[in-house]
Amino acid sequence: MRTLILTTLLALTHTATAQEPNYDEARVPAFDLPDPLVRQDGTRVVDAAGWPARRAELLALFEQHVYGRLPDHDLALDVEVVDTDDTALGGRATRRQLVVRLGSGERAVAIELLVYAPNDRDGPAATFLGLNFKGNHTVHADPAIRIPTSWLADDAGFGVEDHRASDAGRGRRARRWPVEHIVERGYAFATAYYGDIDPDFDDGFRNGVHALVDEQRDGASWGSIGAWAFGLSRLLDALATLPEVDAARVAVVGHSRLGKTALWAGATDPRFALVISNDSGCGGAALSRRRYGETVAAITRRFPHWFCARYASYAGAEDALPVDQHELIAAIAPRPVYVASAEQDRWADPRGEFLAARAAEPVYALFGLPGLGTDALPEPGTASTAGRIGYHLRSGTHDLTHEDWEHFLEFADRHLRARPSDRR
Ligand code: GTR
Repeated sequence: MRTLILTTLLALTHTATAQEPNYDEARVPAFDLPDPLVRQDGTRVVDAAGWPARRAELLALFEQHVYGRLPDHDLALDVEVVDTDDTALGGRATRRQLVVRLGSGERAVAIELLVYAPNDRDGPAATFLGLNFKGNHTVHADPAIRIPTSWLADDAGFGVEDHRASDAGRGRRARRWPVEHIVERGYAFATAYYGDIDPDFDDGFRNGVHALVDEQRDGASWGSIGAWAFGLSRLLDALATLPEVDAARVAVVGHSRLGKTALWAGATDPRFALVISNDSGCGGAALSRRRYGETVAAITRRFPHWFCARYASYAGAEDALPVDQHELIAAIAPRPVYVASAEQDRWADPRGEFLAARAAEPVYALFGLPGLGTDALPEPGTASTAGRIGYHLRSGTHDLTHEDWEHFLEFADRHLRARPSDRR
């Protein structure tokens, strides 16, 4: 008995130590990053013409080992415009609300898409599309925004009780979404509640868009990040039906788990013209091999349903992963990509996010395109936006702020030319 207690105690102590996150640069292990340009057969991609096949190889590896397979795109898609108001935001914008239905019958999934497009534009607008965590009605105080009817995590601060949203949440997340400012800068803004696509809890993949696909699940079946990314592509399909949106100039943007999602959506769907990940961390922009802050072990213990089941087998065995996250960024090339970090968001490993962005540069170089334009982690508050890979380190904690948006807008101005005066 005594031995058993002792063994148990030892095991507990050991687990506690193993779970302690590392925030010490000196304890980051030495590692070799897989070379994004080296194919699985060991040969090297030497020019842009060789990239599409290597990109396909990388995407297949991310499917097999990290996020799971994406389904075929042949689900029924129905887009219904349920609200149009060209006097929104004090007359500056046209608001639309769409119900995007995926699949048919009982299991059909309805995603509410909210869009504000600037009235002052001389053609279809470049658009930011981002999923939100708490419901469309939380992004702005506009009383006309519809409240989600799908499942939400209980949160009294946002008026969510018994997994139902309420009017009390209206505008509560407005500080993360400077809608007026985005519109003033000439962009449209589109958002949907991520839980409309797949509720964020582990239910054995029986609800949300997972339920639409009949499949025998295995170690490489899709998780929730895959589901949200798939949903983003379908939302892009829906946006493409609106005359005020230029579907060829849509930036996909996301924060945290939705930053991971934005990267995966942008990597897999080349129609996204610009990809922005904010504080995406482990399983997003941060290099897994650094094992700094959140690790594969930590994330798959808390959120196993975000990934394919096989991903958990790399807990503590990151060097065995056939890919690392710089290759997710590289899979977006040659399209512009932006990685944002926050200084105190050590859990997301800002340096690991920066190094991943840097390690994607050789792929942009294949196309003769500049990457980050800097080898050193920028000072907090400064941004590197001159190249095709943008990066900034904001002071402060894990969040999505107006300062982040200022940099995103500056980068988008360079690459999407939103302002009518800038348009060629
Ligand atoms: C954390 C998780 C992170 C990040 C974040 C979020 O708890 O460990 O990977 O995704 O949640 O999405 O808010």
